[in-house]
Amino acid sequence: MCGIFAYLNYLTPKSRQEVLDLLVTGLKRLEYRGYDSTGVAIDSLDNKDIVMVKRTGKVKVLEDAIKEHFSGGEYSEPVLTHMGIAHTRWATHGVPCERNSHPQRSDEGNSFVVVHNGIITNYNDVKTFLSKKGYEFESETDTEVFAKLVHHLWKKHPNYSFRELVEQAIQQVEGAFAIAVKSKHFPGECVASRRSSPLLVGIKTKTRLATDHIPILYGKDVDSSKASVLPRSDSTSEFMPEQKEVEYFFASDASAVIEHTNRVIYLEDDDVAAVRNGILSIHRLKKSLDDPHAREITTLKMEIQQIMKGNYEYFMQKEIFEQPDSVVNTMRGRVRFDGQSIVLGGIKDYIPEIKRCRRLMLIGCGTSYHSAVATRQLLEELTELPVMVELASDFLDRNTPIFRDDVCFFISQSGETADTLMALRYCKQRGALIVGITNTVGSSICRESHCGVHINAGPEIGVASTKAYTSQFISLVMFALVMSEDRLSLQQRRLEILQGLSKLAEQIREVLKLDNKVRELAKDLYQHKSLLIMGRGYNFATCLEGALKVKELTYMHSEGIMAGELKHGPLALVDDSMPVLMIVLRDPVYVKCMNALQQVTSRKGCPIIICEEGDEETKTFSSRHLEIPRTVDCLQGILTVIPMQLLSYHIAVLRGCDVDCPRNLAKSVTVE
Ligand code: G6Q
Ligand code: GLU
Repeated sequence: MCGIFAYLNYLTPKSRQEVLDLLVTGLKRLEYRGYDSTGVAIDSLDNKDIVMVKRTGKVKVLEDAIKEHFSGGEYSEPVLTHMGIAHTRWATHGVPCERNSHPQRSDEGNSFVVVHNGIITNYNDVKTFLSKKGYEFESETDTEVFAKLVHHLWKKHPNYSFRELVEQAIQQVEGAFAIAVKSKHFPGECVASRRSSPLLVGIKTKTRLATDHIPILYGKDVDSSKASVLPRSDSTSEFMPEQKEVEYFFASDASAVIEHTNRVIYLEDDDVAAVRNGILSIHRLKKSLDDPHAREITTLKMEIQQIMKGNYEYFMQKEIFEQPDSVVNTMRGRVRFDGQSIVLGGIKDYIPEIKRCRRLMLIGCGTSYHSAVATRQLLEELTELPVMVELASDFLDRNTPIFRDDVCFFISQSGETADTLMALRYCKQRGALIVGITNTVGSSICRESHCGVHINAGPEIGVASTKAYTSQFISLVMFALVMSEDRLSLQQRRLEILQGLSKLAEQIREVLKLDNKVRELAKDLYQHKSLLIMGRGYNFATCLEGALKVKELTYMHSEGIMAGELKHGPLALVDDSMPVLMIVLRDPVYVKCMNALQQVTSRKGCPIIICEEGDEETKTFSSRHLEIPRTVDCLQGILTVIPMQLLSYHIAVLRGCDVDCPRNLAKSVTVE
């Protein structure tokens, strides 16, 4: 939810226009996280003030406003050191409008300006306190209290450093947030912090960094000059007489920094990262026993091409078409088709413990939850354990009993979804083993899990999840295969699944060839109000996931219906005008699906059928069908979901909807 981007150039000449370009490009990369309003803040020409430009709407609107605002030649003069901040918002407090856009400021003089991701839950208390001190609020946001709180502390403690002020302020606020602060009183400095919302720092230097670790400084009276990661001209010197040129990028996620540097530090909860005199230091107020001494600088493996659209119209379209490759990447280095073995490096040491557990719990939200529904039956079959599948929000509402011998899987593309993360913490506190299934290296769920599987689908930018779903699905299938490795009675079944996995990429390519046919079907459907999607068994998850895709992308009503439930209610919806799609494959529930199909056609329904290639009998029930290649029953869901992804995509295009950024939604939901 929302994107923070800050850029600091130290001894690296950049004009304000270049800085603004960098900030706007950073925001564009983060736009999928939230996009109802945007803003930037840079130094004024005389360096005595801060100039902000804020707009309602997308980054493009801001970009145009910036061009207008900063067109003068003086903005192309290089500045040696400068710090700028930017934000793309997904409103939680206050409607999207310029006044509520970030940066939010401390006072009319713009002493401190703040960009914030998340929610400050005690903002009302802080607001009451500050109002009594004479502060007047100009927005409805929770964020504004933070800017004003820092200002209040600055007046109270004029000798505090910028970092100390922010450090004091974050101790007064509760909730989930990531923030970056800029101040006209501390030019060329940046202070940023996080609690339960992601934030990382990218570092770009001309020469190699002196170390891969940045020491953490504890307590108030710390000398940040000792914590430099930059090579010094005199390594014995405590201070840095000749600090080297450096650029820092603070961002909500790596896709915004990868085009500048691949060296990043993922901040942890309550870290305060400060840049002063070009030196980055990381501070924590208190040291706890298990705190590490340093934060590691990691090298991102991501390539810039991975986050570009290429020849596709939309990221979602690109991501749908990437699936033949992304599924292979999920299996790469893990599945050995010749030796029929599977190794999941991230959980291998925990397998004996997992085998002894009482039950498996799969927890997630939205599409990630559907991947759990899709694989539950196979997990039950191959692990012979009870498998519970839970929506994180509902799981938390129920205060579900959790035991030390439970194994809890947290499935999340972003690794930051608030409900999933809170459910993780709930289970961890109760002593369960925590397994993370995520697509985002360094995300909170990754870090807080005992072990896990990276699904390696590559960055997913479109808000509607597509390739992450198929990769989550495969990760869970691989886990089921690992769990059944030494079960003799299951060897034939395992072999059949492994063979299915080996053909998957090719079969996905075949399914993608249906694109034109799906577009034609979309033309029949896009003016309707509703679409019912029916199936059962291994394909029920596809119905849920297909309906979710249709809803979020096209704003049309859609419902995934368990075909076995038809006569318990939903059949009443069926008549000759209700659009229906049915999945009827040659698997153990084929006869039951055919029953449902007949129930629908005998009520004059004319469903679109997804069936198996060459299944002439099923095809006779409708003139509109999509044929998909035959695979093993438990992998069908991967092939059947692709026509649903394509269908929702084409309906959205025909209805003129914004495919990559559906209204009211954001990619990473870091609030409850
Ligand atoms: C669907 C959405 C959404 C998503 C959830 C969970 O198209 O992307 O349903 O799956 O919001 O997100 P994470 O997988 O990142 O936890
Ligand atoms: N809570 C803040 C607001 O409503 C930040 C929301 C966000 O993360 O974009 O302005």
